[in-house]
Amino acid sequence: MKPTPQQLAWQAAEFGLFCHFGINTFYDKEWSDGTLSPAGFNPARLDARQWVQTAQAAGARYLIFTAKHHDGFCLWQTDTTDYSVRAAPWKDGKGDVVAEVAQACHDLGMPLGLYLSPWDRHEPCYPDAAAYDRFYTRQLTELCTRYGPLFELWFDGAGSEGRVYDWETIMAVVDQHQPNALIFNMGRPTIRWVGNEDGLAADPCYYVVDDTSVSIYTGRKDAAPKSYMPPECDVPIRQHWFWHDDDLHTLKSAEHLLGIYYRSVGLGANLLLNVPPNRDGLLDDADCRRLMEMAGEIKRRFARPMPARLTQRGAVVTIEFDQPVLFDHLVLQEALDDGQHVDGYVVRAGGREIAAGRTIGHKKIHALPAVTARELTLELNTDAARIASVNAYQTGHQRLPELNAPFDHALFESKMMRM
Ligand code: FUL
Repeated sequence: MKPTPQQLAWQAAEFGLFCHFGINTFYDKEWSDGTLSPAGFNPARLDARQWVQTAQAAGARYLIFTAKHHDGFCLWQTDTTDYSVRAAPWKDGKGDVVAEVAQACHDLGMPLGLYLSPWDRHEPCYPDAAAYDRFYTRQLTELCTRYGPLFELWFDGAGSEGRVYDWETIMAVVDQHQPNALIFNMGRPTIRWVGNEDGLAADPCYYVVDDTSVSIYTGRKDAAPKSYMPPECDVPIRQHWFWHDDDLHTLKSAEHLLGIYYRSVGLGANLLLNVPPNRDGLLDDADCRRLMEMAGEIKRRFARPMPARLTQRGAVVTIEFDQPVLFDHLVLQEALDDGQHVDGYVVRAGGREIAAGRTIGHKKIHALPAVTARELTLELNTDAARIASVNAYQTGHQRLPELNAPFDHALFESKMMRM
């Protein structure tokens, strides 16, 4: 089963920045119930270019913005509801955050994705399935027609357990106006949720899956056929998705963020790391510094591969260096245009096994005890696969980075307005 060119481009992007920003930001909430007044929404210094520039400096290659979260508050000039920026004091009700983010992304060459929560706790017609489907379709149409090309549409399943939406009609909007957009998780997904909010992919990481096993929100009851659907690992940089002034102690360490990178991108999945704009409408200094620490370390470790020649004969790949080299990391990549094939491999140096695994996919990172070798062999379980690259690095680290973030449950609960 083969990926589409859009899926390949998305996998090549590897790393995106997620920005949760909305009415919650101004009321210290994670989930609000649709009753918070728009009067509180007033980001004094909103600068979407700062978000995009930060993302780019950190090596992110797409940005996803929450146009509407579960509270129903719309961050654009929608004609579908008055619960939006139009009712806020910000820019005298004439501001449009989605437009500003889209403009910044366009100007700086950053692919943009939008999150539009199906679950809507404000909209009075939500209990009426047919009426809400029409309402939601109009919202999606606005987003798909007003802000240029979209890279990804994010359909969050939270709150929608048991609810069946009219995905056929909803997906027709995407087909008509944004046929190149990747579709996350619901409807007719082309990329899937990894299954946790810790940023961690499974090993092995398979791209061809049966969607009943990955997304319970498609609304389909029959056993779905298998399809090519690579995973996206979404995770917040602090423990919350929206910005709060009292959770700095939960900011993940650079080591932890690096650990996430190894266990997402390094296992062949995409990483979508959330860094939330604060009440000024800017990414917070502390978060930006941490992001740069992580990015700096990724760059330091992986910027300079040792020059090598790669030859593939059937299921055996030979990697020859110009001279014996010392290294502690190996990064393997499979060419995916013809689909994912590797499901078992061993790397040997001088006959000794130094790394092994199941899937390779877009990228597989191994940290290993330092080895000196002039030649390596990579044996695959199949000769149907093509290896795109094998790179060796000397980083000074021989182990996976540790995951060590604290989680403050009481604090988390204090920010939820559950039903
Ligand atoms: C979850 C939501 O409930 C969170 O608030 C956040 O948006 C996260 C990305 O997805 O399902």
